[in-house]
Amino acid sequence: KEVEQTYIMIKPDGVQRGLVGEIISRFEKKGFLLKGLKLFQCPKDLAQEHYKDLKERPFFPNLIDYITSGPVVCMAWEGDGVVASARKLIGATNPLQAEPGTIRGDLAVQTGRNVVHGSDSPDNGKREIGKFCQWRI
Ligand code: DAT
Ligand code: MG
Repeated sequence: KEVEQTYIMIKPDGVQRGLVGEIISRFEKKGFLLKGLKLFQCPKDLAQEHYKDLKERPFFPNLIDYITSGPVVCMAWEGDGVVASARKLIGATNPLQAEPGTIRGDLAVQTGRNVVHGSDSPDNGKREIGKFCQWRI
């Protein structure tokens, strides 16, 4: 079985608020392996492709504006069970529902400013790393 990887992205609010170190630290302390990292200005077409499943939702234009509003930190993290474990470390989509101790539970209050993305399946992890971490050969 091949090694599992997930795509973790610190969103523009996380970068602007100075939370990059704090967020990276949580994945490091958990014990996952950082395989790639880059500061990146996400172009609109890539943001639209990344969130294509949500394109019919009313908040989609705001979501695209937000994710392209400033640099993001693109990361590939590796380890057994990393996809599901990272989602647990991140917490619920709505930070007000995210448990204390999770990244969103501790550091955010708005769904539209929830500081971090994590892939929702190993297949999507691979696909998203392919799109956002192309330098990482
Ligand atoms: P997650 O990021 O927890 O995987 P998702 O894939 O359902 O959540 O949605 C992607 C992002 O879209 C989410 O992090 C924030 C935004 N979003 C989702 N639902 C929203 C809503 N009801 N209002 C505003 N933004 C929303
Ligand atoms: Mg998602």
